[in-house]
Amino acid sequence: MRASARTPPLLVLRAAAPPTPVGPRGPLPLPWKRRQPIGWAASAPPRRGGFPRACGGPTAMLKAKILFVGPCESGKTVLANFLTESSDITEYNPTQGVRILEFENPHITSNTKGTGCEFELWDCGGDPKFESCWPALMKDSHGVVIVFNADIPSHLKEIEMWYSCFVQQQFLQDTQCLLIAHHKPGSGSDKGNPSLPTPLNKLKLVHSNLEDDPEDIRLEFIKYLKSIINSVSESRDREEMSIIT
Ligand SMILES: Nc1nc2c(ncn2[C@@H]2O[C@H](COP(=O)(O)OP(=O)(O)OP(=O)(O)O)[C@@H](O)[C@H]2O)c(=O)[nH]1
Ligand SMILES: [Mg+2]
Repeated sequence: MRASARTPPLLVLRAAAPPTPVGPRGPLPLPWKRRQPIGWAASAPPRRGGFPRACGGPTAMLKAKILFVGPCESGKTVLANFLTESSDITEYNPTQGVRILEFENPHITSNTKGTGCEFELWDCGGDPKFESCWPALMKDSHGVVIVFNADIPSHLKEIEMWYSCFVQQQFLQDTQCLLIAHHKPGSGSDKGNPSLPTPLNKLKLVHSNLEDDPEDIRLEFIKYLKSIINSVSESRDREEMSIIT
């Protein structure tokens, strides 16, 4: 299926559960579990009834939709594939619209009830030609990860636009946003924090370097997902309370 600016093709990447990953320090506590086979969809899959309260009792799965946005070629797809253990690094193939990767992680549960969680990671194309699709991408998202290359000065300016559009204008909290300064091999840049203008300098910033410290970004991402799922869980609790009282 070919790309179209109006209805971007959405690659729903759903692969069989991977083996438990093993890192240099032994088995990793992060056995990502993807749920269904790989396939293509002509449009976004239907949101299945919003939060689980709508489809079951208090132990129903929590679901969260996380967007990966940011400038072209900053490494969103590479990171998304790495973090969900979907595929290895390949040559650059600009994302046309969005790809949706669905996954679970049994080690991420809501704080209070130990409820399981499902995630959708929406890996969005950075090309502004897809701007007309952004409202559809943003809808019902619970978190926004902005990926940029700290070595490219224009990226520092560009991420202001991504933040404004995808976080501020969606009335998301800053805690729902994560900045990832992605370091490609040979970039030679250190992990010093780039000087970001207000309000970007208030956001949580982490570095990713898949060659030198691959597990660092994996752990940071898990922390971020946990914080997102806790806020989803709290929001569901509030909704339930408002119905009861
Ligand atoms: N070896 C290596 N190559 C990387 C890494 N990060 C990015 N690259 C290279 O940079 C290219 C661009 O990265 P992508 O992740 O596709 O960029 P993107 O942000 O998804 O770009 P758009 O889809 O156009 O928005 C990749 O195809 C890789 O060739 C990395 O950590 N290691
Ligand atoms: Mg991409």
